[in-house]
Amino acid sequence: DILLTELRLAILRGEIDIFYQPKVSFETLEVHKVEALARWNSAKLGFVSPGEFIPLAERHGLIMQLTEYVVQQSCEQLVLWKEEKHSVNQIAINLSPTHFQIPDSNKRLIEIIRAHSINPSQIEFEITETSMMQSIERAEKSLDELRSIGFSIALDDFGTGLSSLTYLQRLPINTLKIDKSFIDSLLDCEKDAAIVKLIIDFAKTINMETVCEGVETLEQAILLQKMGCQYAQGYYYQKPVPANDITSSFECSN
Ligand code: G
Ligand code: G
Ligand code: MN
Ligand code: NA
Repeated sequence: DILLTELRLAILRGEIDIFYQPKVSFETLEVHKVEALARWNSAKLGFVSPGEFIPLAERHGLIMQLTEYVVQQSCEQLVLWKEEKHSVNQIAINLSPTHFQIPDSNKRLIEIIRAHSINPSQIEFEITETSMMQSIERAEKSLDELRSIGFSIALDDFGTGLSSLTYLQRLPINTLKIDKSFIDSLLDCEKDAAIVKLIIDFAKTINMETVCEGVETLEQAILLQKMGCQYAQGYYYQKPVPANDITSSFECSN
């Protein structure tokens, strides 16, 4: 399989690019947090979407190498931004749904981060509910370890999985990322708007932050801000871009 061979080489040679997408504070319109997203523009195959190469990496035992690479790159970027006194001081990194099944997976990430002069709170790990279905005990143990060191934990695509309240009760989660599908229908569907409001209010009560994903219009942003959501992530503000292109604050256009 040529795709697999090329992917293996690309990870080894560091040919995967890391793009970053702002999480814009609804309070200040400043950007202090971004999400790291892997991009692969292969010399041989052209642009390959992460929707294709991430699952491939998972199926063929390459995902841990890729995660380690993203963590390494993100740490280096945080150090650079600190030197530049850049506004961004936290990077969110997606963990694979199989992360909790991989032996020593936390240990390998912790070693990379310890080799850099950054604080663990500057890294947020994004996990999905799918990754906890195999074994909530194992996920709980693993996340407790990450939290005890000071990393932040976000629950990604919230609302699309089983969204069991058991997860929220048992797991040390700091941030809920409300899935794009709810934001898409926010203005047309009262039911979805009610669900979003419910998640925001609930999160506030239990001291979790909320990020709305896939904000594409000003109208959505205005409503979400009114509902009390803390952060917006989406094309309305900025698409994932190379580190140097991040916009560090936006103008109020409401
Ligand atoms: O960036 P985009 O929306 O095209 O990403 C598609 C999917 O790939 C998303 O679900 C995203 O979480 C995932 N993805 C992107 N970068 C990474 C990464 O570095 N690690 C993992 N595990 N998933 C990623
Ligand atoms: O699964 P996860 O939430 O990690 O995936 C995030 C993906 O969503 C990124 O790959 C990013 O490219 C994509 N994304 C971010 N904002 C928007 C948006 O406003 N619209 C659309 N269509 N996709 C978005
Ligand atoms: Mn994510
Ligand atoms: Na998501």
